[in-house]
Amino acid sequence: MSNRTLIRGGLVVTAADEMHADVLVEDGRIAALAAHNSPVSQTWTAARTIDATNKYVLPGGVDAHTHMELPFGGTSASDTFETGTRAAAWGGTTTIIDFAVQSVGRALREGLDAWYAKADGNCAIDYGFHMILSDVNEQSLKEMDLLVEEGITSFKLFMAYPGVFYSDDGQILRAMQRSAVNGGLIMMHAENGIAIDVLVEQALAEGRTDPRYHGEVRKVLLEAEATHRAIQLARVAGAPLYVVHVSAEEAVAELATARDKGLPVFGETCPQYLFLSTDNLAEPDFEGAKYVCSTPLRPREHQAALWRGLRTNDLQVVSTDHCPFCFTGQKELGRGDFSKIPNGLPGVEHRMDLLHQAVVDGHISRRRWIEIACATPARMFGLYPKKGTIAPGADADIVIYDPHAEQTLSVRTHHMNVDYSAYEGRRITGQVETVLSRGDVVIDGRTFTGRAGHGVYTPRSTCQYLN
Ligand code: DUC
Ligand code: ZN
Ligand code: ZN
Repeated sequence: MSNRTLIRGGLVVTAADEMHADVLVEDGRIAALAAHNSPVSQTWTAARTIDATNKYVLPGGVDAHTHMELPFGGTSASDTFETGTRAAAWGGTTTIIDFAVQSVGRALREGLDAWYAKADGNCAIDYGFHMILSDVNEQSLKEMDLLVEEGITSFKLFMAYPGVFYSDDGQILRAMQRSAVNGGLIMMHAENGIAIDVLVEQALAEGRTDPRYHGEVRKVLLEAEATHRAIQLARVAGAPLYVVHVSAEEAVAELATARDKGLPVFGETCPQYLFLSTDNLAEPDFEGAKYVCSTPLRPREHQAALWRGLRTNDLQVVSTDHCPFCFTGQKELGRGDFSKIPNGLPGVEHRMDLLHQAVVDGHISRRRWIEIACATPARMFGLYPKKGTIAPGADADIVIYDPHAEQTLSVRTHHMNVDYSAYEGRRITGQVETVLSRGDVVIDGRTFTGRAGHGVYTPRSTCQYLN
């Protein structure tokens, strides 16, 4: 009884169902659901009862793409695991999957251990890791198998950033062949970085140095071409493929064509591509630097194709690619040279709210919201049904969401460790009220009651979205 919590009277929304149900939580897990005020649920007692009347009861969000503390462009992402996971909790996300990084010339093990150490004891919510492969060679290919066994079941490769994270087509093919055998999922940053670097050099030589040129040189065609190439390489290898941060209509078209052939090809997009555009990148006085990320923001005409892709399931997941850099002292590194602006946007706190706004605006249904933000990322990366749904036996990661609250996003009120908001002044209908992480209340009526170290490392099985 003392470790029981009862959530009464809310509308429970999962990817599959909506029902007015009472939810019983015990020992960190969901013990039972029953129709609201049914004979069964009326017998339930608990140490704490949360009244969710007129609220939604949602599975905690699963953000499958974050970069806490990522060293990048001569600086590091400004959210630590402590500040970033706390902000995630404020926004109704209860699991992140962050990217451990292999350094060139070093073992995967070394990079992974460094990321375990950064996160250990610091997280407010549960977390897992993907592994970035920066140096595909005989040794790292062998290590992939060990990591899959250890619960690191997905690997990010870059067709961009020559000299940093970049892999050539041969390395990509080898990693895909390995994943076809060991069950790992290849996540692809699909942009032709060799061609982009030529255009960067030409732009800078011609004096085109402002942030907006970041968007112009990272052309749609070079995202679409890389997406196409990645798909063909995956076909040759007989491996599934997950393309991260899809931003362009033409890239969605490549995924749709592949999926129409029945290929196991998946795509993720991010709120910044759904809600922001090159108009932001073109903001004067270097303000556009706040919106520099890769893949870049696109002209707003691309947004319709992304929403359509989310509705048709040509895109399956919305993650944030949360990678914040402060304007002062970090984004400013690129004044006079857009190629020196650290790439990345803050967003881990706002994904669930922005996607609820998309429900309000009619882009997606309520259940699709939960599918793309909770259930599918959990399935895609081997965390289901522990995470991503509300069902008996699942972790009690639960969000009580007020769909009628009004809020305005702002640097003055957000909890991310970054000195600007990419969504400053944007009005949102809906707000997180209370959040449970494994049964513990970590946000209580919009007060943070969690702690660094509550969140635990969560190993993952292989992709569950293929079957
Ligand atoms: N894109 C970003 O915007 N930041 C970090 C890495 C990446 O691929
Ligand atoms: Zn990327
Ligand atoms: Zn990323």
